[in-house]
Amino acid sequence: MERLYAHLQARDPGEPEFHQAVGEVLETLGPVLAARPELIDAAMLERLTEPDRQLMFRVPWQDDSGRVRVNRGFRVEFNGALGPYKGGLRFHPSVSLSVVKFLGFEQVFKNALTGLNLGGGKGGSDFDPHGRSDAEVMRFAQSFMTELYRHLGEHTDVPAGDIGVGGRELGYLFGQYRRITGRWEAGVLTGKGLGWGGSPGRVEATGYGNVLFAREMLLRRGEDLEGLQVVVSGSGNVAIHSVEKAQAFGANVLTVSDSSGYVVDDKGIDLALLKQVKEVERGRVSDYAERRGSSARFVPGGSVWDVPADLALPSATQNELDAGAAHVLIRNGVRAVSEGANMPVTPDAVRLFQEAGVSFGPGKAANAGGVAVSGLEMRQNAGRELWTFERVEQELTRIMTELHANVAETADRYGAPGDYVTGANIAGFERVADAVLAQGLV
Ligand code: NDP
Ligand code: 2IT
Repeated sequence: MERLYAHLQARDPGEPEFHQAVGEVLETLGPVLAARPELIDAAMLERLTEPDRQLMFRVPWQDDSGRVRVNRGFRVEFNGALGPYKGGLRFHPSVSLSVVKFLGFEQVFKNALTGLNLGGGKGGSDFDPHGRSDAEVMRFAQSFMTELYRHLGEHTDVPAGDIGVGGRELGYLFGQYRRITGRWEAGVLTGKGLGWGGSPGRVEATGYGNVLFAREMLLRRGEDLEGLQVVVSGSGNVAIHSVEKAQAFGANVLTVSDSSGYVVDDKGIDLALLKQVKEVERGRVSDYAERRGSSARFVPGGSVWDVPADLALPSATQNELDAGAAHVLIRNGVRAVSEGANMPVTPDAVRLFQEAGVSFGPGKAANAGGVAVSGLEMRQNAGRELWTFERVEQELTRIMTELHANVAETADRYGAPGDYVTGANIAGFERVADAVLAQGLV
């Protein structure tokens, strides 16, 4: 495994996020490879760390002043053994091939853990939607889809949202796909609007799912969410719906954040105001603090992890919680950390939590609720059905509870009780590896 890791680093230098994601998985697979030498003979690790294919393309568009802009588009179809490639699109200036590969690699194992038939992929662009008009976002999305459409299809590759891609962007993307192909192919994208093929509960699914996962971890420790102090980072889709679900379980959520700083609200986050500022007005968390009154204050540029809490839900972006932040959280008595974002906690911070006996839920398990409900949206599209919110939420709860049990049981079986990182990596790996093995050398 050390040889493979060195080979990956030498072959694709300049991909630190991808190397980090692979490294975190390789570190935990020793026991399963020792028990199953046929996976080594089949070069399973080499096959699972090399994407099926990687697409990069130019995305030209015009801004409102008429100036021509050029961004870069990506789609990495990482592994298709379990189903059509499935995973979100991210629009953020930090998007690079390394970021898309790390997200696609994680997605393969996450999707396997849902128990559904979904392959793994990811895509996006270094386009920054902040401060862009609706018309600019539409022109960009149309140009992006004009290249991407040829690689998509309900049985081929099915994108969804991620950072910077929500209902508005998915609408423009779906419209352009429909115009180019002449097909009303609902199952080609998930996260669609409720009136045109979307699933109730998809908007809420990732945040709700992460809180459900965190609750399962707490229950194992003999605790529940009622009355706990919770810190949430981010203020987008995942963060907002984590706040909503944690509050529904009686927790007190103290914070949200964005790239300019964080808000701490002594009375607990006012969800209606947060949604108004972020979802309706597309504003900043500082606007929330200004409007909320004396209970809330905005800390520009500060670390949200300085706020003492029982449970932390990092829900913004990769590597947002490092060893220094972990020390502070542990000192302040944190008992569980559950990743709403993908890889928000750095490897050394993960180790610190585990050594301190803090329950740590890795993203590929804890935030799988989003893609799981995407899978349910695809089922509804295939059957031309529309389920109720209650039915979707019931299914999400079942999936997250079973996923938690599977990960915990796998960790126990491989001699690492309470280690959700090992449990998630091995359980996801085994399901994908078995499918790859059964389908021959392709
Ligand atoms: P949104 O675009 O809705 O929200 C992103 C939030 O994170 C914003 O508050 C944003 O602040 C903040 N943020 C993003 N990048 C940075 C950065 N570099 N530094 C500081 N803050 C940052 O995205 P989502 O809520 O959908 O995604 C959040 C995380 O959850 C991502 O890691 C994503 O991959 C993951 N995820 C999302 C799923 C989904 O269904 N949407 C499913 C599973 C995981 P600002 O506005 O200032 O940039
Ligand atoms: O990281 C993720 O799991 C997502 N952004 C959601 C993917 C999806 O296809 O719903």
